[in-house]
Amino acid sequence: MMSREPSAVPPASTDSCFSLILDCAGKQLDLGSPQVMGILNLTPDSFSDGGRFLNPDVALKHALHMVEEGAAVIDIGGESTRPGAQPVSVDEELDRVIPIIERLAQAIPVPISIDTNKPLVMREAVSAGAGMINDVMALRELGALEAAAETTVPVCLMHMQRKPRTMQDAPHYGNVVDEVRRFLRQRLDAGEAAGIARHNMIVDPGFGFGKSLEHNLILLKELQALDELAAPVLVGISRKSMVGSILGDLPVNERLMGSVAAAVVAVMGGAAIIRVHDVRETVDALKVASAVRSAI
Ligand code: 7PJ
Repeated sequence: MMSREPSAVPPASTDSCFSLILDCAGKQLDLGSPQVMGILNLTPDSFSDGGRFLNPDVALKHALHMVEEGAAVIDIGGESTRPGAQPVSVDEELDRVIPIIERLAQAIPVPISIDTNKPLVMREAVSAGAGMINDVMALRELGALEAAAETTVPVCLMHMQRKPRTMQDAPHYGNVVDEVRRFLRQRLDAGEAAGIARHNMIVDPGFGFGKSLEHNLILLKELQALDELAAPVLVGISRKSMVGSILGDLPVNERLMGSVAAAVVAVMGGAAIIRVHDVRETVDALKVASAVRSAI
């Protein structure tokens, strides 16, 4: 086993790289310490909570609850990206997310992120009050770079191999860490060329998106390799099948402890934002991880 030098642990100064405060359409997201992004799925078919929040009042209540529990940003999605999910039309997606964003933007002090890969949904969501774009396609859809640049809100660029429908069919990499990092660097460059400010871009290795369990584990273990990109790192592992697999195929509703453990590992690897379903538990765990990470 390789001995681990103290310098392998992120020094307190690593945090200060991102003691950056993102301006999310007038609401602030302070990345001086790790933050929790609460998930609000407005879809009938998401893998862990599909259909639960289709009623707008129930959705709003859940979002408010997550803010009370300490979520620093709420991520709203109207299209499931789970493997095999059916694509949703632009109109359907707009119908699902826009009315909720309009109401929620007035009701909560924290920014709303829109989880979409469609340029029109990005534009309409930001007009309705969203302050961040979260794109699992990393702005590769036609017109997405331009739409994101025009909105001027921060953007999360996520790595995915292939498309959701086929991404889990025998994913293959030479070196998964190198390939994911190269892809993210290329998307940061593409974003900058399109006019998105470098300080407004977040990167995400895309756990479970075109990756085997082994690929996911290596990426989590080597998360610090993404530091080179000099962008805040967002990690989404909450309730994903990698957690279920490690725990002997535990069903989705029993993956809380495993998800929290993965969140702590991610933060110790330098993650700035953790995207989760279970906000309160993750907020507590991250306070502990953050205190250890910034100890001097
Ligand atoms: C992710 C996401 C993720 C980012 C989903 C799920 C599947 N966005 N949207 N990162 N996952 N940025 O919630 O399990 O990992 S949808």
